[in-house]
Amino acid sequence: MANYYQPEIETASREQILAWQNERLVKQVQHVWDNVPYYRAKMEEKGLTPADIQSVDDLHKLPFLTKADLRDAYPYGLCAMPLSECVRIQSTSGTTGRRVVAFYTQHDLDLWEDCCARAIVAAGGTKEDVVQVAYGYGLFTGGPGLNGGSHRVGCLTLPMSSGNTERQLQFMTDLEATILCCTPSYAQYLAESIEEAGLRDKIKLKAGIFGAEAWSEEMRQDIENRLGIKAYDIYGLTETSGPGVSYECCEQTGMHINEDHFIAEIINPETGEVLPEGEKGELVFTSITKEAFPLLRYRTRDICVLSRKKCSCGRTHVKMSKPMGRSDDMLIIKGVNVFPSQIETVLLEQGYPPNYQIIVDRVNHSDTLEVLVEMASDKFSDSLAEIAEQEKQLVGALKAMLGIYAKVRIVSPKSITRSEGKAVRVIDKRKI
Ligand code: DLL
Repeated sequence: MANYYQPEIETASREQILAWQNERLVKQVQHVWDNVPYYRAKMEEKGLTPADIQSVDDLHKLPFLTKADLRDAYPYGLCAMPLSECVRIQSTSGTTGRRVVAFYTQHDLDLWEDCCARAIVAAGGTKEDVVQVAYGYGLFTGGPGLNGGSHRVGCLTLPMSSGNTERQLQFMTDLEATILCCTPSYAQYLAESIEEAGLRDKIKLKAGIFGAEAWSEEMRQDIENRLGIKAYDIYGLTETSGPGVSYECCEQTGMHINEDHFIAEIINPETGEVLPEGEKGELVFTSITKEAFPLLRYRTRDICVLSRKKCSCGRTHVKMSKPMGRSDDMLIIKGVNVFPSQIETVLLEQGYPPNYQIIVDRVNHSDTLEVLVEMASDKFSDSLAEIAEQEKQLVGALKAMLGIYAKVRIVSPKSITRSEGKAVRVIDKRKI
């Protein structure tokens, strides 16, 4: 049985990692030049040929690729292998505009599953574990990615997909699942359902691997306490294979990026300038081992910070912070930048449950922000005066964090729709 803690890779020296990256980048640029006319034209526009890219130091010369490029080139324009060599597609949910379709050769699937296997091992997984995969299966990458990773580690894998909460609880208890993989908002819903069904004593979970959407440290605490587990973050996007681009280790202070497969940069989202380590900006990935869908300098829109601080787990690969929101998730309200994650932090810090909704509107040419949050069970009251007092306190705490006024409405428990996949927290009526 393969051991997916691969010390020769995961604890390699910086020099070794750079040597891999230099060699693989040069090959990848040639592969893209030869097989992706769309990107070759972008390089030619800048007067570049593959000979201009000799190492990671030359990466900044390459043009960026954006989601708009993916849409322009839909469906086959960025595929770098003959379709006869491709064995799978995955796709984004496509809520805005055209879907993004990513292609995989068998080799790409193998590497992707390796990355997910590393994430499971970093969360303490071994072949003795029972892994309940409650991410969606199908076009979404969450289910297939963690499913493949779990097989590779040799865990007993429960391919549940998302939803059907009653059945999730039945399998979780009957089959004694030890690791749960799903979105953090679904984990929170499962925790709530476990409490209601009085099943807490029957749960054998020790860890959760949660990602695919933004979640705060406060939400991590809440899930860990309610399920009695350690909750690990995992990150990825369809364009770069799916989950497993990066994942947390026992230190839980950011996610190690699989640098043998991806080169990460942080750029200023306004100017495109590459920023030094430790500065906050937009994450850009270059995939250096993918065959079918190799993206060079892909702008993720996710805002985060990279850190090369020594990690107590021994892994040497660079860590990314939790994404602080997507640059396109950022709300501009009365000219002020507001990230939904800031609102979540305030609500949880003030002792409210992570069941909330943010409604943005424009009334009389002025933006309005309203936050609906469910009543906290330990603050339960049916006195209107008391509820008004709680709302007032929240308005103050939100003002302190955001610098602007948000109307707060405390609503009855269970009145906000629960999520089984990625939660929809924001309703921006200005866009409707
Ligand atoms: O969400 C892949 C995935 C599946 C990751 C399961 C982790 C677990 P997409 O649907 O293409 O792929 O969405 C990618 O989701 O650009 C981020 O904005 C967001 N995202 C993914 N993981 C995290 C995370 C999958 N851990 C987009 N924290 C990305 C915050 C995340 N945001």
